[in-house]
Amino acid sequence: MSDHYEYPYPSTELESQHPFHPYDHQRIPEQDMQKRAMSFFAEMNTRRSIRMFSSEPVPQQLIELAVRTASTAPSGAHKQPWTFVATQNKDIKKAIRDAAEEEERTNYLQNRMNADWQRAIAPLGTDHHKEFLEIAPWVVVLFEQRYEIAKDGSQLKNYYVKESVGIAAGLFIAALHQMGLSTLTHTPSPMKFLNHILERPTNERPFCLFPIGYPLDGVKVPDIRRKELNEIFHLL
Ligand code: IYR
Repeated sequence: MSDHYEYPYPSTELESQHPFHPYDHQRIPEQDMQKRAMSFFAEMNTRRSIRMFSSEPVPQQLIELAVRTASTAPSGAHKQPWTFVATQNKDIKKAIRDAAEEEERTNYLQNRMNADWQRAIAPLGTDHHKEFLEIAPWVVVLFEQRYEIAKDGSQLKNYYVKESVGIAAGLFIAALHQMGLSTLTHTPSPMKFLNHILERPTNERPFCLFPIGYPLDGVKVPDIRRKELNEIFHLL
């Protein structure tokens, strides 16, 4: 195959209607690509979800940089349908913990999570106690914008919201890990109480909650393994 395109993008007509500019791609020599790919994998492969955080403060600028990185995610129709709400406020964190634990008590102790589900998460050893929500210096809640509210009050549809916000969440987690912080993807289900506590409008729905900070000294993680390449990758 040659590099010849019969239908170049953007077409002359498209470019006359919408602005475009050349993409500034930095070509990296192939040996360096190999090195960078290996070192990024090795770094990401040391990431673990943490369930006991130190209360040591973390500068706000670091949280903001992780959010900026997350917001580089591609999104359906470039709608960027995400809102990150960050707090280190003790009262707000306590309110979130109290509400999360109330939901989780129903999940764990009154079997809202069925037996199969509880068996599946047994190796993680989680329960309804969520102390980390008060102890971690930061709690960030990622909301998905199910639709946009236009200036005239009408509703504008967003597209592929879950996919877009999921990608942003992945980049957020990678950014935090890369800068030396730890987090946990926590979904105290149902999460609707977060709209109320964090004063978010009805077009936004909580997607994931991230306690963020340094791991508590000596913290343990489940001894679980990642799937090998041959379990997750097929080459045709
Ligand atoms: N939301 C509960 C239960 C839970 C569910 C899954 I799926 C997990 O991977 C871990 C926990 C909790 O946070 O405890």
